[in-house]
Amino acid sequence: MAGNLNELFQVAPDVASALAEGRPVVALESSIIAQGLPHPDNLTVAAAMHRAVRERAAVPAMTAVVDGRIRVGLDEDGIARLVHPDCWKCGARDLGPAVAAGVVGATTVSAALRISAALGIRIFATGGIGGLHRADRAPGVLGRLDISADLMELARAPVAVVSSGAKSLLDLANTLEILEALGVPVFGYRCLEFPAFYTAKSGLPVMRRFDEPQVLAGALAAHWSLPGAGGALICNPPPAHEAMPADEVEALVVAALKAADAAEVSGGALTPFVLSHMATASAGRTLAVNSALAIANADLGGEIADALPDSAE
Ligand code: PSU
Ligand code: MN
Repeated sequence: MAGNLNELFQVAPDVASALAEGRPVVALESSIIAQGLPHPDNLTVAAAMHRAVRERAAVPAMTAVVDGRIRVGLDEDGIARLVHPDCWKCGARDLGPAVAAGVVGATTVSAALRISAALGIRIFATGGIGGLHRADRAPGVLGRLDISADLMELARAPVAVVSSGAKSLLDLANTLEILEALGVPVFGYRCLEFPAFYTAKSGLPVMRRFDEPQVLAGALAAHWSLPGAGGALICNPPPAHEAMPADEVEALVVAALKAADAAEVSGGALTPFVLSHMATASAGRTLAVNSALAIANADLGGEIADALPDSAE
């Protein structure tokens, strides 16, 4: 992946000029579109996330691998190319192989963070991050670690991730322990409880609550003023009118994980399998929450990007 960055990256003109002029940019991942949400809701959500960022006077930059290059800022045609069963799900470590193979690849949080850091984009929005998967799924997988690369990349990339916490199917308490060990600040936006994606209730605390985007942006700027600082996790609870009760979510998660064990699904396929199982089992209820929270996080990402003190430098 070394060599000429201009050849490697294809940056959309509006993203390039915003970056050059220090105007706010919000990076978006594309695995949520390609693997996380079903068609055609995925395209509706992608469009709504772009609109939400623009309404905050920031420029959206969805990332993906297309035709051997890393695209930053996808238009509708670019997004449409991701909706294909052969589309790769790229974590940070898959970017090099995907570029070299010339395939179409959607980026997870970890890949989008690696790309954002390379271009100096400070704010990124998604639905919910990956984390440590539960270890008690089935006798065969007991004790085997499945840790999303999202956590490691959060530790490295100086980018703030706006999300509704980590996905409900994970071991959330230990995911928070890993974030602490990695030195990643976990901030609550208008909440003290760590959100669990489909529900605002996890029973676990965030580090610190912020009620105003400007104050939160100030804390981020201070975090990054220390040499070596990596990312931060900003937790935005799912919109109240869509959020589900925690016990309902837990029942859906348990059923979905059981089905995943029975079908012997593991690795990168696990998260998409579980999300889709839950959407079907809940007759679309989880899908509605997932869509609403992703759009709300894009909106908050735009607001924070706009409030960042160094965005005019
Ligand atoms: N947020 C969503 N839906 C998703 C994801 C995030 O609302 O599908 C994706 C992100 O791309 C995240 C990935 O990085 O799920 C985590 O996958 P894994 O656990 O395999 O690392
Ligand atoms: Mn994994």
